[in-house]
Parts: sequence; structure tokens; C-alpha cells
Amino acid sequence: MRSVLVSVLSLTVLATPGRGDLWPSENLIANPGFEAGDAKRATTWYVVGPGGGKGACAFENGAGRAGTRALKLGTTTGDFGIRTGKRRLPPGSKRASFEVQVKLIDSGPVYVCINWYSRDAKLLTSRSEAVSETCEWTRLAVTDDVPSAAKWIECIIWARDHSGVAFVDDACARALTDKPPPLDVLCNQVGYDPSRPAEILVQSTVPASGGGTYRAVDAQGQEVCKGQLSSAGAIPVWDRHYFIGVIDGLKPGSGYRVEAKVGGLSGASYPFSIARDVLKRRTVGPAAEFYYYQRCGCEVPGWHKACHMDDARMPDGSHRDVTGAWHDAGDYNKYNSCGFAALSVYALAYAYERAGKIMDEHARSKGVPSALNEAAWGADWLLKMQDEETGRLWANVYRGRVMTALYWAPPEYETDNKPGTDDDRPLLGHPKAHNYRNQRASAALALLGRLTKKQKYVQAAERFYHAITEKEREGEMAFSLLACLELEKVLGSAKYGSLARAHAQRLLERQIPSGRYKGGFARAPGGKTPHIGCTHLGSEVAALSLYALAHGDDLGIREALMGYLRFSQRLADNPFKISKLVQGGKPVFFLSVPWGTHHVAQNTMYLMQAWALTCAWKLTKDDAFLALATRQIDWVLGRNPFGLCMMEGQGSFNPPRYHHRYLSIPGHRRGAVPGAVCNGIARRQPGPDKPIFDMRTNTIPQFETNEPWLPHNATYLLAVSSR
Ligand SMILES: [Ca+2]
Ligand SMILES: [Ca+2]
Repeated sequence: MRSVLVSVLSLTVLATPGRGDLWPSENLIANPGFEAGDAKRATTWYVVGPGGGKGACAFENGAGRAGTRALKLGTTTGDFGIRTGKRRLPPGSKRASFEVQVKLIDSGPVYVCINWYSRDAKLLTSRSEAVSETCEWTRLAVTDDVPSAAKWIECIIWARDHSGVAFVDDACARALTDKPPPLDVLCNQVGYDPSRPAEILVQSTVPASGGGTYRAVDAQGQEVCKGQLSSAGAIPVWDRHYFIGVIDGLKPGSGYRVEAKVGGLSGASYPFSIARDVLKRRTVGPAAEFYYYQRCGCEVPGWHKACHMDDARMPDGSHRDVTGAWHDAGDYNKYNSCGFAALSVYALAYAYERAGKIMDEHARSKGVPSALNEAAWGADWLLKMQDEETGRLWANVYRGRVMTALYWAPPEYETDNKPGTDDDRPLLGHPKAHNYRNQRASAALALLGRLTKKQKYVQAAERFYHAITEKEREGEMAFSLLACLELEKVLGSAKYGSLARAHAQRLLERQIPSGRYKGGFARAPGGKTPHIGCTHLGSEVAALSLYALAHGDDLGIREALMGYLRFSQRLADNPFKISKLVQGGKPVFFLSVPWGTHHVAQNTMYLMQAWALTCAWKLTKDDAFLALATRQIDWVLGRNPFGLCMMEGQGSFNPPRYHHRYLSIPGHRRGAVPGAVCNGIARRQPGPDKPIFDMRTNTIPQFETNEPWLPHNATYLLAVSSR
């Protein structure tokens, strides 16, 4: 933090009178503190040894001035060091500076250097500075005018014939531009409830002491209120500073905007509404509508003809009818191994029970089936996937990663739609071999059986529950509890009531009693770090809250939830109040995975957390739960570093293009399915803990960020219908 401030201040001084106002850009170096990478390599930095120079560099833990790691430059022969590679200069760059912090131990000079390159990548000029005597961290900087033909800047740290050890940390390169940087005014682009303040977040690359000001204007541009923005701190690794405006008392209406001024910069938000139950009224219908367009095994007018009518081929070569369900993501596969279809059935039915009237009105207005009908569409497929012998689920209808990656065309052409021919998709994952989310299917079918009064669902739900062992049930205890709660309700059976109680007790044993993550829930009793997963964050809390709402709180669940709230607030201690995730024992914004490992962004986790906190609010009536839940939903709907509303068709700025095979359907070039919630914001892999989202429109964007998956819409429905 301190180094950022120092560098900005020093650059501001460089803005010489007579040149007009110049503004510092964001730090142009992607991994400025060498924190991302391993001991041999820091991501986005490259070794350089011009003229055959050789040397040793390492990135050791514990050596950092800030964070944990620093560059350790050992003995060199000739010129040797590391470089950033060429970084594009922001428009209007007039001057630039590159600085690092250096500490020398018995060694000769260390240099910092700026190289300028033209549009065709020819080296224009170079400028460097050196330091040769420092045993404490010392700032070493080089500044230069940007040559008029320069389009790229490269920053280099190097030493010449040096025999000791030099440590380097906290690199910062900023251009001074004649264009003011944007001031992002971030809001939930759908809207806010009039009974609670609208929290607007302002994001700037330039720090400003003393906050700023805002004014809210209505749809006609008339000022309706104004006030002060207060500092909400910085996220140093993102090189961003935040200011918050808490706006109370806006009257119901639409088209509100907030204009903000901070440190000489100004910006305005996208429009938003103020309306009672605005999120539920505006978005639960679209979140369910999404599923209709994702349907597999039937025609969806305007989207595709009947497809995959030949699902699927059994391992022994015979045919089994498992047509139906939904295309499970931007590809055409159908997965039970992750429980997405079962979670979706549960969520559609759950939301329908709480917001059926709103959902039906929306479905009628769009000419799509009722959400209850949509839940039944998925439930009928779960019945087809239930193995007769074991009562358990088959895993997936899945062509394999390679075949899936190769197929980019409308779904009806992927197979000949004739059962029993060579191109039938395979049914994978024998039910005996794995515990395929049978508890989710059990909860989903029991709930739907109660709402539709259809015995076939209830019978299948009971069989799913009993088809797995007690030990297997431990794997997803939250949904075992939810399954028992639903079976108890639909069958009126005390047996399932006592099973639910036993599951609730087992879940409570998983709460972490002490230490840094006190109050979180571990994967098993005695665990010290919270349980997270690609489609899991906080389902224990949702299940426990729903149990106590149904049974009363004789197990001390309220107290457990208060502990969870404090844990969640500590993990959300950032300007967005977004839940950080614990990985490798440390909280991070965005999960890091080894190069080449499958990975998707985290909207399901935020939304499942929102569901958990909203259920806990229903039980405890403590508004702090709802406030934190709302921040997670705000993130999805626009209050995020890109000001991106991640539900298609809602808000003003949606993903420019989706990673979805539907983009190959004529007329659907964006691959944009109404109501789709995409994977979300991730980090570059491998890379520093900084946000990325793929804004490209001329190619298929990255699946990690831009692909819609069923569980995002499922958890959205759970979270928002619970309000
Ligand atoms: Ca560092
Ligand atoms: Ca076929």
C-alpha cells in the first residue's frame, strides 16, 4: 500500500506546469510484488541476458518487503536480470516512471531500465538508473518522456558482473497520461429495496485522501439527493482505491443514476431501480426461464430442433432412454457427477414454492413453461437416470473432453437422433462405483413430489436417500439433511424428522471451534479450514437454518449461525464485501490452480453463500446476515470491478459474448441465453490474485469466465427466492 502511494505522489510531482493536467495510470506491471509464481519463476516476468549474460535469480518466500516473496538476484556474468515483456502504453501517455525497492548485500550496482518500442516492436530508446550502495530497502526509479512513436514500454531489472545478492520487490510502472482515467461507479444494475440503503461503490486507479462526493439523479436527470463518499480502503494487488456512498431514502422509481466525484475525476453509474422486492420481482422469473432454452431432447423454438434423441449408449453397447434434461453448460453434456441437474430441480421447485406467482407471470409473458413444469422436466430425467438395481444415479451423458471441445454447431446435428447407431452419446459412471449426488436428487424429488402431489417423485426420492451408505452420505451432509426435511414434510413421517435431526447434529460437529477460521464449517469434524468447492459454499448453513425453521432450535443452531456470521464477515473484509475463499490455508479473492487444470469462476459459490446467509437471516432476523447476502448478489448484478451485470438481459452491461455452443445457432452470435448467469470473474492462471473477465467479441471467449453453467442459475434462484 505504502509503495503505491509513494509512487503515485512522486509521479504527480512530475506533472510539470504548462503540459496541462497529467494523470497517473494504473500500475502497468501485472505481478508487481513477485507474489504469483514459484521459487524459480514469477509469473509475467521473463529472464533476460543480452549479449550472453548469465546469472541466478530466485523468488524466495520470506524475503519480501511486502507480501512474502521478492526477487533474489545472485551472481551474474555480463548483464543479467528479468524483464516484464512489452506492455501497451495507455492512450495519451506523455511520461512514465518505473521504480522498485532494492536491498543489496555485498554486491555491485543494480539497474532499472525502461525500453521504448514503436508500433512494429522496434526498440526506439532506452533509459536506465542504477544504485550501488544500500543495505536497507531503497527506492530506485527511472523516469523518462515517452518518445512520440512509442506504443509499448518494457521494464527491466538487471545487474552487471555482480558478485553478491540483491533483493528486489514492489515494482511499479506508471504512465502519466493527458486523459483522465475512468472513475467507475458500481451498483447493482437491477436495483435496491426502498427499505434498505443503496450502497454504491466507487472505484479509482488514483488514491484520494478525504473521499469525494456523489449526487443521485432520477430518470429525468433531476438531482434527488447528494452526499459524501467515504474511503472504503484499497485493494493493493488490484491497484484500485474504493469509496462508498450509502444512499438512504430514494423513492420507488426506475432510471436512477449516481454521479460521483473523487480527486478531480468523475463518473456515473449505470441506471438502477428502487422497488419493493426488486430482485425477486425482476430476476427470479428470468433465472428460471434460462432453463427452458437449455432443454435437451426436444425442440426449443427459436433456438434448436429436437436434439440428442438417441441418448444414450450403455457401457455394454445396449441403448437406454435418457433423453431430456438440460444442456448443462455452454456445451451439450449432462452431468450428475457434479449434481447440477438435481440441484437445478431442487432450486426451481424451491423458488416456485416461495415465488410461484411472480414466476408464473413472467413465464406467461415470455411464452415459456411454468418453472414447476421446468422442474418436472429435469426430474423426469433424474428418474430415467436412476439405476433399477441400485436405486442410484448414473453419472453423465458425456462425449469426453476432446469430442466436446471439437463440436461447435447447433445441438441437433451432433448426432443423427436415431437410437442404436454409432454416434449415440455414451452413458458414463456406473452407479455402483460412485456416490453421485443422490442426496441432491432425493431432496429435489421429495420437494417436487410434495408440490405436484406425484407419487413417482416421492418414491424415487426415498429410494435415492436409502441407496447410498451412511458413510457416503457424510460426503454431502447438507443435502442429506434437506432430503430428510422434504421426505418428512411430504410423507408426514417422524422417521425422517429424527434422521434430519441426526444430520443436523453431525453438521454442527463440523463447525470450526477456534483459530483463524472459527465459525466456518469444515469438511469433517475436527477440520481447521472451511469447506469450499466448485459448487459449494455454505450449504451447511442453509440446511441448518431450514431445519431450525421447520423444527425449532433445540440444537443451538442460532448460536452456531452467529459464529458463522462473524467468520463470514471476516472473510468479506474488503470494499465489495465479497466472500474470500480459503485456499492453502489463506484467504484469496480468486482460486489459483496449477497450469492446465480445469477451473471455473465462482458465481455459484457467492450465490450459495447468499442463499445460506439469507436462510440464516430468516431464522435469526438479524439484518447483518441479509446485508452480507445482498453484497454477494450485488457482485453478480454489477457491483464488481468490471461493472458487469452477470445475468443476461438484466442491467445495462452484460458479458459481450458467452462461451456457449448456441453462438453457432444463426441469429444467436453472442451465445446469450436470457437469464443466464455466467461463471464470473476469475484470475489469470497462473497469475496474481487480480480479476479478469473475457470481453472479446471476435472469438469464442474463455469458458473459465464467460460460460453459463446450470448451478449458477440454481443457486441464484435459491438465494433470491429466499428473501
Ligand atoms: Ca513481494
Ligand atoms: Ca444415433
